[in-house]
Amino acid sequence: MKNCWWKDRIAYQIYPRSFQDTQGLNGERGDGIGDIPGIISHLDDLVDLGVGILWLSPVYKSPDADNGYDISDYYSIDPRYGTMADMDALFAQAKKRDIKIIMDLVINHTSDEHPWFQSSRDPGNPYRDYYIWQPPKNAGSPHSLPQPPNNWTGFFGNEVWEYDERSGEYYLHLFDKKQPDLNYKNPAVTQEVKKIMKFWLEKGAAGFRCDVINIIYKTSLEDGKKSMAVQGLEHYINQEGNHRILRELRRDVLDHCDCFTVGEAVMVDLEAAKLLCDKDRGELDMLFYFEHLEIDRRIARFIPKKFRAKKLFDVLTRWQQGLEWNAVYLENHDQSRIVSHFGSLKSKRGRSLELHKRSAKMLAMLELTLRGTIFIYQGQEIGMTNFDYKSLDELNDVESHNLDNLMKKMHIPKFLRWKWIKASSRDNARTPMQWSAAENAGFSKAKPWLPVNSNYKRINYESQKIDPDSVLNFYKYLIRLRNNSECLRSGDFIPVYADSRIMIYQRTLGTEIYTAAFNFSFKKIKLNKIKLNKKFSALLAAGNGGLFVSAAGRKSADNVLYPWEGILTS
Ligand code: ISL
Repeated sequence: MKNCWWKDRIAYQIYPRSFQDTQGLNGERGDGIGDIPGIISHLDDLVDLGVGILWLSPVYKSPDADNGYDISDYYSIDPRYGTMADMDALFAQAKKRDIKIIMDLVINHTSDEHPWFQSSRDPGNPYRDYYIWQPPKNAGSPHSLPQPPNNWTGFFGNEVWEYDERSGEYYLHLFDKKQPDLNYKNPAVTQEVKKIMKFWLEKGAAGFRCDVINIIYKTSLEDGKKSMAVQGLEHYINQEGNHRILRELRRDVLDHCDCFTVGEAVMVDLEAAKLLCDKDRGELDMLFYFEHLEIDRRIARFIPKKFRAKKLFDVLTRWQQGLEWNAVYLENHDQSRIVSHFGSLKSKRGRSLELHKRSAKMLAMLELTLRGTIFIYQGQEIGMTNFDYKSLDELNDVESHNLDNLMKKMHIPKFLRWKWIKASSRDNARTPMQWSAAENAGFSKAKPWLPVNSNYKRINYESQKIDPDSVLNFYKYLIRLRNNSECLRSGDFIPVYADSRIMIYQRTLGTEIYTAAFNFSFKKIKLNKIKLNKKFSALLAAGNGGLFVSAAGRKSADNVLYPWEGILTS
């Protein structure tokens, strides 16, 4: 029976370039980019938070077209993050603190500066077949401009075929053109991936977060059905060849060590997710889905629609009850900050500091009372917010710039493009970690690669560490509560009630019951006004002498839910 230690630990995702720039700490000028020694300098803070697993976004050699998700050498550390000796030190220091580290496995594509790709540009080279090269659709007509092999569109609102004059063919890239897709119809590619995984497992990794792991096998290159989103998806998402490769990696690598995998599965639905992480199928241990973070978004995830608590409740219920085990998250390096997305800051009325803090705590309570392995993203634990930039020029993210160009072609006016991008850009999650009220929020003494959010003097780690009522200390409290409760970690999820503003669920294990209620609105809600039977009302009213936790600091519910309040009773 596999030891599933990863079910009982809190995971914390670090986006290294925005976490801590060490040179800044010792007084020398930094380079404005976070690094591995910076991570080591905060390991005790992570122990203090209650973290047992670290997920590192890529620190491998990369030309940085997509901030490290374009790898040019899987076996090295990019100098901007440090050296392999630094990485070895991080593994050792984390192990001393009983913190396991999982690496980011980006194998759908490499950088176009990877030696494999550079060699593949020569049609006669054995590496040609490591990638997906195709002749133009109109290869037979030399007098017309070459046309792309099919009508697919990419994940960054981009074209997906790049013409290479040298060989007169196109290569496929579902993301940026500097991220050519690998060809998994070539078994040599899977063998290369096994070598990469073994190298990092031998280094001390305890598993992998697997980047876009459900789109790696392209069954066909036929034209896709017309779509406003990612056209051509049906030819490569959740394919049988993909499942076969995952089982092969599990059989030949992962089953031989005490590790786990969490897959990022783009556009996955519950049925497909079951196939990817059902424990009897031997593919992934768990996966990140997106549906709960897209309940208030239309296609292309940028176009907003009204938030309703019931929609979130229904999606969470389906996934909590539909999968044997969930990877639970509200933020990562691609998503906007949850307190700005689902908390009080999501509407113009959300300027109150008290409501910002209360809704950040409510969201902490939501995440930490769900069933599954908890993933907290750097800065989420102090309630960091979306950036306060004024224009697209300040953004770094390739996806944001590509999508602005796409929406420009769709004649969407500039003010609307900026409004939508401002709310959803991945750079919202990538502003430097706010450690203190010192220069650049204590992140670096050099100009940070991305501007620090100007609210860092109000929202920062140091000030919250000493404030018993802070978001940070609320996370620490709830993590301790969860670490001591089998019911909260792996008890059943029981949906109770939801409407457009509030939602209530329970977690049960044997005779233990926790009841959690959340108010996603500016209105005070009288609980006796909603059709709740006596059992729940009593539980919510005063916690019947048991546990009672309120994100508003109240001692009992008195049958009301304050605006943006979460309460937990048992
Ligand atoms: O979040 C997204 C969709 O909701 C996209 O922005 C994201 O690109 C997609 O989820 C895939 O993300 C992963 O692969 C990309 C990389 O840019 C992302 O940072 C990574 O998380 C390509 O490697």
